[in-house]
Amino acid sequence: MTTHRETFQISPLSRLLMTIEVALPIVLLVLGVYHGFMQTLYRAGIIQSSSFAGLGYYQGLTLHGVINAVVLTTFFGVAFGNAVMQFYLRQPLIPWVHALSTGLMVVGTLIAALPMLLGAADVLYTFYPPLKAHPAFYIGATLLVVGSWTTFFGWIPLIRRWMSENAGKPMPLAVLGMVVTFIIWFLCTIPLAIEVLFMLIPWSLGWIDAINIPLARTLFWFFGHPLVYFWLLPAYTIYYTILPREAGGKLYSAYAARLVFLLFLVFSIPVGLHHQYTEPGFERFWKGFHALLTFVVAIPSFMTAFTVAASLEHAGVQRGGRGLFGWIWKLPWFDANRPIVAYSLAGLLIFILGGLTGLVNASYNLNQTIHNTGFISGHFHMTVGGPVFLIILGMSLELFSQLTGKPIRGRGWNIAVPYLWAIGIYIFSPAMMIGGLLGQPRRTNMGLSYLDPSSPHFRLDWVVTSYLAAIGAAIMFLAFLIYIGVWIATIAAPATKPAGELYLATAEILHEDAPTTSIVAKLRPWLAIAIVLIIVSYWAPLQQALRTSEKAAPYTPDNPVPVVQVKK
Ligand code: HAS
Repeated sequence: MTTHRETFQISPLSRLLMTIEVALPIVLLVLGVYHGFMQTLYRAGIIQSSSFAGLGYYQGLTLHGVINAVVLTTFFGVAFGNAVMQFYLRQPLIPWVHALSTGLMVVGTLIAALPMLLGAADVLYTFYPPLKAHPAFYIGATLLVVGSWTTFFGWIPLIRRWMSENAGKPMPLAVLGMVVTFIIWFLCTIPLAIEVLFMLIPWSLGWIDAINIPLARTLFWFFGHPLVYFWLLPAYTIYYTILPREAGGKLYSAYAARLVFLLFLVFSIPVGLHHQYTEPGFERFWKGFHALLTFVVAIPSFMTAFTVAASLEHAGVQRGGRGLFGWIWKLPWFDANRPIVAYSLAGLLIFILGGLTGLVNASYNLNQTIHNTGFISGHFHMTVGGPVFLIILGMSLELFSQLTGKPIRGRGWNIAVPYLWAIGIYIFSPAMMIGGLLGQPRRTNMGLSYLDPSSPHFRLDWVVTSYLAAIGAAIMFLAFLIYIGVWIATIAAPATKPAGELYLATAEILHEDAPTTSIVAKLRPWLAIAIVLIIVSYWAPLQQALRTSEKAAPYTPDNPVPVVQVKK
């Protein structure tokens, strides 16, 4: 791997579009994070409605989930991918493709936002039936996804040109990371597109009056689990390329990093039934098969833990660290000029517990205890709300600074953000998890009688965990306010550098990179295995979902329970 010290000057159009891709979701995030905080205050009984803005519980929760988990992550994946492609391939993006993709994503987001704000799409970020939204929500979401596909298609000719001009070199590691991210995204959004185009939109338009709920949910989770790796892999790309360099060391093994990305390509999709363990209609064998593959897909994360820790140890030793743990204290934890180190380290520390609780979820028997309880919210705030969110915050600010030429202001405050966030998460998530183990539901809109000592439903242990979660969330909210303050100060600062000069610090590698003949330097065989495994793992479950009743919706007071009937 080469070390790129030189910058890459992007075109004014690309600069404008990328600035929108980075800044728009941060603006929306103010609403998304606010409604997250309101959820915790509501659960602790501190406010009566879920929000000070008077929105209903599910409306606030939908804004929270859709903005934070779908809009922010998709825009960031596209923006960071656009930076990676231009910087490492040393080529500009195709202007009309870039304009089309950003345009589709922005228009899609605005179209979907309207029904959410008007209370006509209270369907949460997991928007499967029986919850039904206004058609505009589904149409907007479709445009957002199609826009992100367009971005990916626009990268392909650039990559091909680079490969033909650089025969004998493996694809730059960051490019591989983002290509794998978007192949996973493309593959997993196909079942989502089928669900949205052929089931949800016609249903919400009233063209059909009933749809097959188990099938719709299966198609959703076909998409829903790989979605989490679409969120995670840009963060891993940064951990492997930028972090070791900024920490003062080298990447321990590019071979391992390549293998990690390729293993994700193979194993991140055929695992969706682990979200449906409790649902009837599927043969146990297939739930077991998806459970097994869920444990397999944890392996690349364990490999990442080892490789990143080894790279950090190398960095710490270079900085004078001695002994078994001496390197840890020598890392630039608080270097305000290398904020991505603070954002990465805090995220990694959160992910240790986030990842391990994923293994609890994946265990079929344990899942029966924690499914649909606060444990799940605790888990995913330590994954998507931990390493993913922090990398997005840190890198978005860095990209904004490069795109506008404005230096980051409030640098000391900036590196306080990830650590404060980590403290908040380490209070919030364990509180939610313990609450979950005590039976506290994941969502609660049915009155908070457990808070009322005179109620027969009073649960003192739930009161304690709800309050602890609210305290953790308050610390997280404070961290986010500081972050927004840093953004405002940065926007107000005059530009000191030319705008649009991209620079992605890139670590050298400690051991030799894989030769082009190596299996980890090839993409196609892994893609082929991935497709075969997807077909094998989903063929039977989809058949089983298709055999269930097709009259399971609409979900109305007259038809409250989605009936699942398996035809013999
Ligand atoms: Fe998950 C539910 C299983 C990872 C997100 N997950 C969710 C939901 C979300 C989510 C959003 O099997 C809720 C969905 C909904 O709305 O219903 N998850 C797993 C497993 C993993 C996992 C096995 N999840 C993630 C990631 C996410 C994410 C990543 C977002 C980005 N999850 C489940 C299951 C459910 C589930 C079930 C359904 C539960 C139910 O019943 O509903 C694994 O891939 C995790 C592997 C990770 C590790 C950790 C490695 C640690 C690292 C850090 C090392 C630290 C270092 C620091 C190097 C094994 C890499 C050292 C530094 C020093 C300075 C010392």
